[in-house]
Amino acid sequence: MLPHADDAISRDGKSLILAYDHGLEHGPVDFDPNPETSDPERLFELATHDAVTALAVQKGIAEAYYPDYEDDVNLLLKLNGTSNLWMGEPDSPVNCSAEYAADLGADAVGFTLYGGSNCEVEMAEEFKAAHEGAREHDMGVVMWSYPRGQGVKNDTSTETISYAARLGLELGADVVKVKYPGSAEAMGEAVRMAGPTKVVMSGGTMRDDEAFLRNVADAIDAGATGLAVGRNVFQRDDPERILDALEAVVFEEVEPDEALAIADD
Ligand code: FBP
Repeated sequence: MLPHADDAISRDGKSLILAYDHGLEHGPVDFDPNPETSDPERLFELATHDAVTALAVQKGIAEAYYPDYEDDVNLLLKLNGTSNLWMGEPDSPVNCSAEYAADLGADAVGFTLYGGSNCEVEMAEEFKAAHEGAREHDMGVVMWSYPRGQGVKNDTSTETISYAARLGLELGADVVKVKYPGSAEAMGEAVRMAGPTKVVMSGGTMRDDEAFLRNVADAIDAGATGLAVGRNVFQRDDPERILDALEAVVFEEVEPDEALAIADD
């Protein structure tokens, strides 16, 4: 990792990355709770919220929508991604080069690594190309570090998430995104293992306001520098409200109940 390489997708060293690659990763079913979010324009509008430090999308969505938002939104371009229409060991084909990401105006690139998958060797080699390409264009590198597959028994255990965080440091990510391991202590261990690589929490499936914000606050207390979140924002009836609350929790380190009061004010 390089010091400050994530500055373009951070604010005061912290990040709130709005993730919107779900149409590829999970399919249209993720838009059912709030159908207007199937329209990428709605997400680009949400990404102009002060709380959001970057929007993570795939190449096709960036090509179609980013030209209208390049002054107002920081772009984190995913370089690989997969649908869940097929079965087999976890893998994520590369669909974009770092060079093309730079051409599209990206501030940083994102790359999923499934450590523990039988495809890990190829994925790590592909990450090398993504990482070194990003460096040539002064872009930050965010690793979605999601151990899963035959080599992994429990993908959210303390040991697995610490290892996931460490992979980010060892392979050169500036920011590593990991699943929430279930407790502040476990998150603290992941942060310790990542060293200078910043750790952000993955949002995960939808939960109620208090439970979600409590996980985020605990992660921040444990040393995480923010989160990368999709469903827990765009599946809500009022995504702006939870972004207001997240802004207070992540950047002001306000307790969840107070953050919700601020959002409702
Ligand atoms: P969520 O906050 O909705 O979990 O989004 C974060 C993310 O990493 C997305 O970028 C990605 O599409 C999704 O989770 C993948 O989740 P999973 O691998 O668990 O299906």
